[in-house]
Amino acid sequence: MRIKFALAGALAALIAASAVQAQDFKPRIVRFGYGLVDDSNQGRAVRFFAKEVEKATGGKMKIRAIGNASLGSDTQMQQALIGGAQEMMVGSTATLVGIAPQMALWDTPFLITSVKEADALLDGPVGEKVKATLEPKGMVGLVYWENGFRNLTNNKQPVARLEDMNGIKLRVMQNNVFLDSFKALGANAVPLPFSELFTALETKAVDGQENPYNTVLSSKFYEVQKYLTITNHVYSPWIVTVSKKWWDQLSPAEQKVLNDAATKSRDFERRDTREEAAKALADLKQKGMAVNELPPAEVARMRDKLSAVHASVAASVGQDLWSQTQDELTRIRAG
Ligand code: TK8
Repeated sequence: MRIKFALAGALAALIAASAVQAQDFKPRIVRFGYGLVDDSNQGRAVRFFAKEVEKATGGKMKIRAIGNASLGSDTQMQQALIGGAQEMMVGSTATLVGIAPQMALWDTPFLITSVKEADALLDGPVGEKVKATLEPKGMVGLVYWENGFRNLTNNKQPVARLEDMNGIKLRVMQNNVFLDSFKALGANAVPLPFSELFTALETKAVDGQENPYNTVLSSKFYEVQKYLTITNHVYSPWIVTVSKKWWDQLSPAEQKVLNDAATKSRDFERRDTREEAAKALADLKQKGMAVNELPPAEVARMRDKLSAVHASVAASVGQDLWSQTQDELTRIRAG
């Protein structure tokens, strides 16, 4: 008798659950754009996310992973999200600064010095606060992924000291903090979308660029760049965003699926990126790049040159957020 009741109960629960599911998940096709090639840490994580969402919705919600900036550069995709013409993307926080000024925090050179600091700061109250500034602008920020510590590549000369930056025509992300930082270091900084970068390097329209090892490898910059200097001058996050216009049409159950899958994808992406980064330098040397590490004394000289940039980031993100960030970092470093 007991067993019968239990079985009936379980069956009822099952029917109820599938009824909820059928009602809560509409058939939907989600265009999820990104800038890097399919075979990159970005591409792998978007596909991971897609699988999670399809699993959780019984195949109702289908994520189309569209890489190679085929849907446009980061800034073009952001506009498509705001207008509701595209549902999702992942891209650099740096290209969001024109829309959400507090994102400039993540461009502060030498702010974050370890992945432990990055994870705790981005996933903590400061990261949440910055992410929340997107919503009134028409995008919902789900999670931060790791782009990583940026390093310098160029075709002119090995950069062994600050003075070696002089006259290098350097592509930077479309953002004033990057522009001002590299100008302050003596480079001739040129803002360009990432989607135009390989060609610009190949045709020698620019001499160099800066990105994490993973991207130098996946985008094959080693084919068109000779020198790699380990500078770790800034930690760049990526952010997964959703069109607010589209988000508002989703049921709470659908929103929860996207949030949960995003969190899982974040953990997957950071692990994958770190594993790849740990091997990438050896790969890049093997592909023929000449690698040197910027000596600590030269890093210190660069930091000095960047104090005005720090002050201007503090002013543009607001003193409160700036101080909260410094306090958080102190706490994280002590912990
Ligand atoms: C890819 C970019 C890239 C970024 C850049 O679309 O622009 O240099 O580091 O990852 O977002």
